[in-house]
Amino acid sequence: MTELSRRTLIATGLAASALPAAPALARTASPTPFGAVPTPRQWRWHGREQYAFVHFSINTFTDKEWGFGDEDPKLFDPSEFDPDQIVAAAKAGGLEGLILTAKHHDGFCLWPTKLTEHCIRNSPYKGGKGDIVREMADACRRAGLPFGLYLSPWDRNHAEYGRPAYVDYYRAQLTELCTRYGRLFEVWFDGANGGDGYYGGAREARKIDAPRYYDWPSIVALVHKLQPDACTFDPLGADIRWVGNEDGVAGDPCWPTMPDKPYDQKEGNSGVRGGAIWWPAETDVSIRPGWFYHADEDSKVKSPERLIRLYDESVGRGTNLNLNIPPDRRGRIPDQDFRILKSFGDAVRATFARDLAKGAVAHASHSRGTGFAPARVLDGNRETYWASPDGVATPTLTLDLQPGTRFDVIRLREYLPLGVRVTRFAVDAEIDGGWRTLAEHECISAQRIIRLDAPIAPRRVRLRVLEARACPAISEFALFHAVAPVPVPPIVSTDPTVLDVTKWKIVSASAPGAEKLLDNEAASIWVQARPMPGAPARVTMDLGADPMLAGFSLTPSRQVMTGAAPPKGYVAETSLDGTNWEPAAAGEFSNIAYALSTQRIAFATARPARFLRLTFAEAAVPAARLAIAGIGGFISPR
Ligand code: FUL
Ligand code: CA
Repeated sequence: MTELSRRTLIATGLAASALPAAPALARTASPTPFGAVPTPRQWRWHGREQYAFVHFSINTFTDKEWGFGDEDPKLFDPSEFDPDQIVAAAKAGGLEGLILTAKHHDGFCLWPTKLTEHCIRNSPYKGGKGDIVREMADACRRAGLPFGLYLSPWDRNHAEYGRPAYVDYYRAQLTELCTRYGRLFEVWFDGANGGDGYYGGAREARKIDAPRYYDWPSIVALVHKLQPDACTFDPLGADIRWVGNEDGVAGDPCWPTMPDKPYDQKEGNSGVRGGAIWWPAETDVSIRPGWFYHADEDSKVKSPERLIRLYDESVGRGTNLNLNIPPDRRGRIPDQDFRILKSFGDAVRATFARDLAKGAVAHASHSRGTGFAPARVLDGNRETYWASPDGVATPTLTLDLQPGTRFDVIRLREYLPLGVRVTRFAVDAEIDGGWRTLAEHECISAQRIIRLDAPIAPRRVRLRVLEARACPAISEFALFHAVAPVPVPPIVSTDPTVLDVTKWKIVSASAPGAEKLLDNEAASIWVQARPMPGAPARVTMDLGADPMLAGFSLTPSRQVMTGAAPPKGYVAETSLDGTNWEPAAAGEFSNIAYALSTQRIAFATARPARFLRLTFAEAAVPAARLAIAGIGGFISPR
């Protein structure tokens, strides 16, 4: 028996025995759990809904997304690190926990570990006496915020990466982190593993077979032994799975169950109905285009309206949202990000402050009896639920609302310790004497949020279960009136070296739509056929003025499942008149196909330029099309 199926079986027993004991008098028995069910640890995790991811490390100071591993620890030097301010930002955003990157792929450790020299002890921060993990953990504890850690398995600094000694090192790192910093609610293992790196000076590419190399079940067991509360992310055997993209979009439906086999990205987005194991999705996304702070992304922080949509497409589809809020080089959340988080958090708090269905009369076509009455969907308690008798899979539950109840948001929750029972459902409202269907979906799971286009005030609403594998167990049917977020005006970049590309013009391009490169919008993408020998992709831009151009940036498309790839390398040329061209830079983008993050290319020498021409000869990986989301330009720092 695999570790995992044993865990599932134990979990089933635990969940069943955790149900309220039957009182002496005749009380109807609880429904029997159906299929895979969450462990108590996973069930607690489902209650968290959304928390903060904090990417902060040496990359913050090198303007990279993936450090190579050869960075000097002296580069890590936050001037005003303020963990309480970071916690305050998370709280303002309504985030119910915080996960810090203790070590990213470059191997630099934010805690004073004895296991490597590549750590904060050798940085100028607090004269080498600092410990960012401790400071962050303490600030979370002061504010009552659960704390978690990210520890990249891939380590581009460590000489032994790819060999058994590194796995021992990784386990020793985990042991330090799981024993020194108090209780952890989540431990994050990144899926990105292997590729080129510094590796103690070898500077080579190292490939690994991750499941074999790490022996994940043993690593998960180590975390569970030291931190019984911590949910692990994301290999097979971990408590939580990846949602399959970094855009913040869970599938609709998004089942919390999966087959008992290694992760498949396509299945991960929607989960698999009836899958053998409980492996629910976490939706991770950054409030900015990158995971780490970059000054040239100050104007690209997602708006509060966009965050509400993210919330609906992640939390509202039963997954937990892990929203990244990267601190800047001071070690603080920038003001604009803070303002946006507050606006988003205020709107979510105000919207869900009062369940307008409270005071309604609930009745059902079928009810199981004592302890499972329809009114249980109104009590605000996720541990109590309405259930129909065994054998009644498609009952209806109706709420007679108090007159004048106006709402435009509906929230349903299924009681997950009994498994995923409902397959498909509809919600109707009685308007002008007739029933109108408001929504029909597959999957309720931890929660399902339905937002209407406009508020309605019907006399009655009802939930119709259309298809279920076992008698439904519904713990909530709630109604809310949406409060819109207070708009936060976008800012222009605060980095004086970053040029405003919205002022640039496309002069010529190898395919139409190149304006999408200059709109500061990562979601609008220039797509064309893959470049071929003799037929490169090319774009020429007019900068409108002739700044001392020191380099350019390129943002690839993050939409990884569209059959398009970013360019492999570049040739950059500049011109003052659009006729005579000077070479500026040529080379390959590092790790662009995997990191999918903005690449910043500095020219050997800054030069006055009116025009910039970029040529892309090849796609980074085999793909039918080439896709680029944005181009930027910068001048030298003064
Ligand atoms: C990815 C990493 O490669 C990114 O840098 C980031 O940490 C993200 C959360 O996971 O796989
Ligand atoms: Ca309830």
